[in-house]
Amino acid sequence: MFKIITHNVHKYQEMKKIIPSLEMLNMEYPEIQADRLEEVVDFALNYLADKIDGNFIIDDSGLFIHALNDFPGVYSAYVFRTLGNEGILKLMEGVGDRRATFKTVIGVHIAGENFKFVGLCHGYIAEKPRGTNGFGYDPIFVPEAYDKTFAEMSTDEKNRISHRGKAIRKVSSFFDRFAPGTVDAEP
Ligand code: ITT
Repeated sequence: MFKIITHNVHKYQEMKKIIPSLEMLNMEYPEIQADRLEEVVDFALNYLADKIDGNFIIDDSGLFIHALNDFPGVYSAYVFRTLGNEGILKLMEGVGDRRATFKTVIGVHIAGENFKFVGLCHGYIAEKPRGTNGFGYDPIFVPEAYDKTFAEMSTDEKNRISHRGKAIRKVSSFFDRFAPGTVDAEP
């Protein structure tokens, strides 16, 4: 049994498509103020290792908008709660360079050791929110070479190209190679 520790059910649903045996443990853990998602994940892995029995994974993600010097980045959760997508679109009014990158860092705690896997998805901030699927910033993010926002895609479509899809597939092949039998990964 392998579990993800998160209170975000959408993350779990996306990952479960790639690792069907994944389970969710809805639990809060401290997210330190740091410059990089990797540092947040390192701290959380060490913190949780003492408290959780067995193997687990965590996911820390953020939206990095180039013209805003990578804001909201590591502050993505707070900014989503306070400004929301409308607030981001306001900040982007009149800004020509709408490039943005989604990043996921998945921390894996297995057999007493910690590992990290990263996935990136480059794209653009839409002019207006579009679509009702997904969560968070999905309605305002258009991945590179697409016209649709993530919120206009199915979970499978998003997973094929998304930051989280890329990171969780790395985790899945890591398990296959180094810890076979840990999870029932998709063939
Ligand atoms: P945890 O319990 O796993 O920490 P969270 O929702 O707080 O859940 P993060 O800190 O990783 O997760 O997410 C930062 C913010 O970015 C948060 O507001 C999410 O809604 C948003 N976000 C993360 N992944 C996203 C994705 O794939 N699409 C859209 N928004 C996303």
